[in-house]
Amino acid sequence: MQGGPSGPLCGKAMRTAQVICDGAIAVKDGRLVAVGERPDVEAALPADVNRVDVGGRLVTPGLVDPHTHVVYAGSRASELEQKLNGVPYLDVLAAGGGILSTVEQTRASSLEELIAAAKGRLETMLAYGVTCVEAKSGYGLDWATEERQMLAVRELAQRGPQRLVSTFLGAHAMAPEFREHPSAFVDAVVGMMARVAEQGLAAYADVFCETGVFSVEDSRRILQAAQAVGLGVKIHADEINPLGGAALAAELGAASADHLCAAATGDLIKMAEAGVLAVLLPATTWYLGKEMAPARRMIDECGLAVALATDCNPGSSPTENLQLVMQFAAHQMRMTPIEVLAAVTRNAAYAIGCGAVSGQLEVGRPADFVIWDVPDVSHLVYHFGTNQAAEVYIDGRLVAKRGCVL
Ligand code: IZC
Ligand code: ZN
Repeated sequence: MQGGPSGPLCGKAMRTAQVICDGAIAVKDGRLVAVGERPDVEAALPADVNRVDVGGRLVTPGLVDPHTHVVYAGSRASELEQKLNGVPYLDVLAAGGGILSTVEQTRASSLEELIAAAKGRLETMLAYGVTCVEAKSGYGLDWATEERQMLAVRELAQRGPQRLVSTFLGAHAMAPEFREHPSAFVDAVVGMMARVAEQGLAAYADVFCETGVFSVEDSRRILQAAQAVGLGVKIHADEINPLGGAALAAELGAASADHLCAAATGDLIKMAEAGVLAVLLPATTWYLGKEMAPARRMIDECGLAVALATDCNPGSSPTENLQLVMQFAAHQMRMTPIEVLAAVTRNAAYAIGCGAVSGQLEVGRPADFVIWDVPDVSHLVYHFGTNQAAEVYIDGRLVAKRGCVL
């Protein structure tokens, strides 16, 4: 798949991503120096260049996962039985479990422990073809732990090989200490924004705007404070109840609104008009047993640029597998294979401010790409549940092969 004019692909344009049947790419010093039809690329190269024949297999940009909570400690497996018995996600949270259970375990973890736990998950993602990942904080709900989570992301970004984007999600749930004084917690999160920006700990701020968590009014205050110090903003919007998070994302000019299963169509249109990306998380929706986000309406009627993400987290989406998310998007939301590919490459990169670096095979960009064990794009979602990434490259270097990180 090749790039065109810059920006995400919106609405029906998501189907225009270019597929070259007999293509080739050339890499020099970690960058793409030629991309196109094989005869053209070959003609442009010196005769003595090292050539690799991948046997007609599919090559795509490295996948981008634009919504994860990958830095956390512990597990919520002890809540599985409750979930299987039909206890709703928000009821578990309201009773002091859910996110708050992970907060307790994360507060008790050192920086080194958080780095080790997240590194394992990032390596799984890498083995599945993901070369660029967004990672949220939000399991501290106090400055010391939120900072520790973001420092873990910084350290992991420095170690590489993946490109990481950090998001501050101090407003992920009401901190237990502030249960009786919710507005004081909103003040506290607002007060953290300047430190996040000054220390360069995150590129974005995010809010879980949901019934019993943060209202639209609280979310607006928090995100405006983020914008005032120069952070980009994102919203967990209209996932379970239609509160109006999507409309708020449009009002603020957010980079993305994420989830959107219950969003009103009028609000989705406002998002499209404001250039806000829709990040859909169908593995979460499946895990919670909810109605899928209306991806077809978003693309065909609203003209939205749709991206897809794992939402990797210990409660509502305990998986690192973006390929499975792609398969849910096709089979549960009726996205076409080429739309799905655009949603985990070009559009996903634009959702996290990496559109100029990741998500497209274009001359001059870092050579982040995947060689797949399949002959064409449709096979990425036709066959499901296994890892079909054969070789994963970042900066032209082989970093994972057949499920093993090198
Ligand atoms: O830990 O439950 N939805 N936040 C909002 C999450 C899911 C992550 C979690
Ligand atoms: Zn999330």
